[in-house]
Amino acid sequence: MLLSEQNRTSSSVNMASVNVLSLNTLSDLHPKPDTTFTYGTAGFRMKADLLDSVIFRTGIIAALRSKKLGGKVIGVMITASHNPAADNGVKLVDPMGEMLEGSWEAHATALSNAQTNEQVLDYIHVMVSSLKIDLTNPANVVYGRDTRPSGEALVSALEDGLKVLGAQSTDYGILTTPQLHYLTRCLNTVNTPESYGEPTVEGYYKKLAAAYKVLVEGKPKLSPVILDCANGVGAPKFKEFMNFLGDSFAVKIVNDDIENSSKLNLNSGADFVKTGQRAPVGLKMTPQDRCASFDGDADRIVYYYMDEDNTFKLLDGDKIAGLAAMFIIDLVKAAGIDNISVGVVQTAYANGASTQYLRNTLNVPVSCVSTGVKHLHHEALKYDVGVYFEANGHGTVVFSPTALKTIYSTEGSSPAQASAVRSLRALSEVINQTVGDAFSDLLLVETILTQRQWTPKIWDQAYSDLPNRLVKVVVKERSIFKTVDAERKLVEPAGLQDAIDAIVLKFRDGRSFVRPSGTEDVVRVYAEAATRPETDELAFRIGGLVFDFNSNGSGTRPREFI
Ligand code: 16G
Ligand code: MG
Repeated sequence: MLLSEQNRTSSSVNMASVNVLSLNTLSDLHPKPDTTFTYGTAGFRMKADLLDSVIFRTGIIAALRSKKLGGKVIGVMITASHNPAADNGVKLVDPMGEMLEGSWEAHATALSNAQTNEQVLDYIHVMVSSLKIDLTNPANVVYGRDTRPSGEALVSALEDGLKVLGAQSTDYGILTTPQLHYLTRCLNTVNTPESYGEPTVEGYYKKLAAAYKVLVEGKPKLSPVILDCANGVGAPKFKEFMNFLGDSFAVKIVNDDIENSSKLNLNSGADFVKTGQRAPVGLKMTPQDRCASFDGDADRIVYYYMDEDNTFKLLDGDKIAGLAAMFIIDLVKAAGIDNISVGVVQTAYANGASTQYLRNTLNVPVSCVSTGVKHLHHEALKYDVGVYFEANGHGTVVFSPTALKTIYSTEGSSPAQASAVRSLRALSEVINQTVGDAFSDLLLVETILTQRQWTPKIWDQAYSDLPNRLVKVVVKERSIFKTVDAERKLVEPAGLQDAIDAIVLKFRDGRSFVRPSGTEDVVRVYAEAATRPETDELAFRIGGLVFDFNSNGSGTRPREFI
C-alpha cells in the first residue's frame, strides 16, 4: 500500500524518531524474497529460510504495537508449533497475554510484503498516521523461541527490527509458547491489582506447582503419566518444571531428544496422535497406562490409553473440555456458590457427541466459533467461567474478574464447602488464563483424575465419540471458499453447500463441513456419521465433490475420493 499525500504530510511531524538511515541499513541486511506472506491464524509460518525479512519486519510491528499502547510490553514468539523441523514462524502476543488484535494482522501482512525499503518506511508512515501512534512513546518487547535450530538466526533478525524504532527488549531464550504469554501478562500487570505472577520462568513454575500441590494434597497418587514431548521444547522445560513439582507429580518422559532436530514432531506429538489416532513412536503402551502428548511448542495436549482389547483410545480436546466443565460445575456447587455459570466454547471440529454431552448431560451452554484460538478465547470471556478447547487439544479455562471476586470472597460454611472453595482458587491459579498451555492442562487433568481417583477409561465413559474423518483437498485457489456460521456453511463457490447438504442427508447422524485451511494451502473436509464405514464414505464423497467442483481440484484426484 502506498501512502497518500495527506498521510505523508500529517504524519511527518511524528516521524522524527524513525531513523531512515538506520532503517535502510538494517533492512538491507534482511532482503525480502520473492514470496507473498500472510499473518494467518498462527502468525507467519513457513520454511524457515524464507522468514528472515518477515521476522525483521515483525520486530518493527511489535515496537509499533507497544508504542501504540503507551509502552506496554508486547511478546514475540518464534515457533512453528507442530510443523516439521525445517519450518519456523512468528506470532505476536498482546499485553494481557492474548493473541495480537485482529486488525493488526493486516498491518503485519502489509509490512511483510512491502517490496523496497522505501515501501517499508511508507507503510510505517501509514500506520503511524492512521493509528495515531505517538513515536515518542517507549517500546517494550520480550521474545522467546522454541528448540528449532533456525531460531537463533531469526532472533537476530528480530533484534535488528527492534532496533529500527529503538525498542527496549529482553530475550527469554528457549521457552514454550504459553510461557511467553504468561511472562508478557506478568510484566504488564506487575504491581497492579491484576498482578498475574512473578515475571520469570521460575515464577511460572512456582505458581503452577504451588497450586497443583494444593489440589492433590492428601489424595492417593496416580501411576506416572507417560508423556510424549514430541522431541520439542516441552521436554527440557517440563524437566525444569519437575524440580518445582517434586514428589507431587509422577511422570515418565519420552521423545525428549532435542539435540537431533530432525526428530522434532516426527511421528510424535499431539497433532500426530490426534490426526493419526495412534500412539507416537517411542511410546509403548499397555492397558494400564495413561499417556499424553504435547505438541512442538507445548500449547496443545491430548491424552490416550489402550483398552483391554488393545484398541487405541483418544481423549482429545473435546474430552478434556467435558472433563474440566464437569469438574468445575461440581466444585462450584460443592462450594455453595450459586452465581457463577460455566459455559463451553468449541469449533465445528468438536465431535457431535461431545456437544450433546455438554448440552444434554452437563446442561451447559455451548457456543461454536471459527477455528483459531483467538476466536475461542474471545467467546469464552463472555462466560463467568469459560472453558474452551479445540478438538486438537488447544484450550484453557478463563475465569472472569467477577467469578474470581466471588471465589476469593467466599469462605464456605462447612469444611466441605471450604475445601471446594480452596480447590476453585487453586484451579484458577493452575490454569493458564492467557492461552492454551499443555503444562497447565496436564496439571488440570491430573488434578481431576487424582481427586476422583479415575482411570482414563472411566473418564472416557462420559460419552462415545462419533467416528470422524478429516480429509485434505488440494485445490487451485483456496481463497474462493468462503464460509459463514462458524465455518459450518459455505457461501462460495455458489451451489457447493447445497450439493454437500444433499449428500449429508443420506447418512445416519451425518455431519460434514468444508473450510479453507488457515495454515496450509488446502481445503479441509470434516465428516462424522454413525459408523466408521459411513463416515469414511461421507468424507470421501465430499472430498470428491470439492475436488471436482468447477474443476478447482489441483493435481491428481486422490484414489479414495468417491
Ligand atoms: C493454528 C491455530 C489453531 C488451529 C489451527 C487450524 C492458534 C494459536 N493456532 O494452529 O488454533 O486449530 O491453526 O489450522 O490459533 P488450519 O486452519 O490449517 O485448519
Ligand atoms: Mg502449538
